Amino acid sequence: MHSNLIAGTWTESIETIENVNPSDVDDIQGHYALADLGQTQTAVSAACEAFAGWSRSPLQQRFDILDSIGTEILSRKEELGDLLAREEGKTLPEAIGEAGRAGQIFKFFAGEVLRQKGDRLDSVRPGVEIDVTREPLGVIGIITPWNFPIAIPAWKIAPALAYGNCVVFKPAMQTPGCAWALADIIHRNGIPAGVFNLVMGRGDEVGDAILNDSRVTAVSFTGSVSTGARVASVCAARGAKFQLEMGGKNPMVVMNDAEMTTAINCVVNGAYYSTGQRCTASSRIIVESGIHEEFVDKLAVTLANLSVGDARDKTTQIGPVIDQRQLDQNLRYLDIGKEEGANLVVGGEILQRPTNGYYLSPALFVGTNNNMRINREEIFGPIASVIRVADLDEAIAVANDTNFGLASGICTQSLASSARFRRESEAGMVMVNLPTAGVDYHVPFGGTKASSYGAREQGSYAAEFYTKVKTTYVLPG
Ligand code: UN1
Repeated sequence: MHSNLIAGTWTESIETIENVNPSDVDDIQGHYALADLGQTQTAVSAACEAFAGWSRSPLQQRFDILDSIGTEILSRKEELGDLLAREEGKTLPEAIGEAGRAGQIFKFFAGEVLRQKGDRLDSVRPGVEIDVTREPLGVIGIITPWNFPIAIPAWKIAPALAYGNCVVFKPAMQTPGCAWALADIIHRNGIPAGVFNLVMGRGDEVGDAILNDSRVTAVSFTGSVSTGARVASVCAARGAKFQLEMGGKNPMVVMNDAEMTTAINCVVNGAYYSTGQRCTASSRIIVESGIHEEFVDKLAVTLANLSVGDARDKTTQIGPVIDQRQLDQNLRYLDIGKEEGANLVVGGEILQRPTNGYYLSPALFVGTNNNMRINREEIFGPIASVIRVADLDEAIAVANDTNFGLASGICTQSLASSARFRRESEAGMVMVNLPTAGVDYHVPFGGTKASSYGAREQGSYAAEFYTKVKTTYVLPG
């Protein structure tokens, strides 16, 4: 059994879950302990007790721990990537890349320990000096989704620890393997007992226990819009700080002057890689009339030729969907699209492979409009729609006509068109001639509207969430 890490001790539970491989449901990667309410509260108590020591720990100690966590993750990225592909279903290159990204995130935040930005100002009162400094918050509850099972935990845990906070971490139920491996690495690289706690378990038990505990000062959440709304209401009611990263309905605009190969690559990668299971996935492909026929034909041929299969097979380009529930949701949206009058030109079929997994062929709808449910609701699968537009004005209007605002993209060779799109796009992240998904680890990540709430994640901007500001006035004695 893989146990939870509570107060520096690996702690077993009566109840466990199986970690199922979505490429082969007969392959059980391992058994993982499910924490209960009492264990979650013990983890919060341990984090509270550890806070005084950790928040005042020597910077060199904090740097060294985060740096060596990063080094170990990077040196084991193939093995961790294999585990990730096995439990989540993204392909090996994507999974190894994600594991590497997690290592780099720890390295970046090791550096943040030392950078410590602040301000020294003179007061308007003669002789008085002012210092503006940042201090840790206390205990951070971290709740993460299954689709980036090592990178998202890393980009929340690393800054939380770097800025001197303690952590209670609840990963998604579908992907306990990467969470456990990360906790094991953090533990073995010298984090003091209680500073970092792992509590695997159900949202309505462990998640709710974290949210409702008045000792948890702040909650960082990535997941669905509906759970995000619950996190927001519970945290707001008890005055806890919170940060939410939720869905997307990200547009990718393809202009008449786009370079065709770039545009096809951007859409195939952005909409279908990681089986479309990214909140940054482009699901609305907004195509200008002049290039529409040629683009759709080429895209459909490319999609039909993608190899869908076992995530760990070297020839696979698209892995399985995470589980039966997500597959059912995808199939429901395929039906909804057809009922709405969209034309399914390729894919959308359940595929049989040598192993029993959740395989769905990449699907493309054309002849869609932006009012259809398939263009308004996040599907979170290998399904995208083409919306035909007359010009850049209409493309921008359609791109922005959504409740979400995480990422957007444009493929064009015109400097003027890209400049206008960058300015007028309402998304938090804008990509020019690049896929909407796949972000760097040293710059802010986040969106607008229903996609995100609160301070940005990643890069130095993470300090906005994981610290509070103190202004000190001094009249030298
Ligand atoms: C990426 O596109 O590289 O859940 C990261 C998600 C996002 C992460 C996307 N929070 O898909």
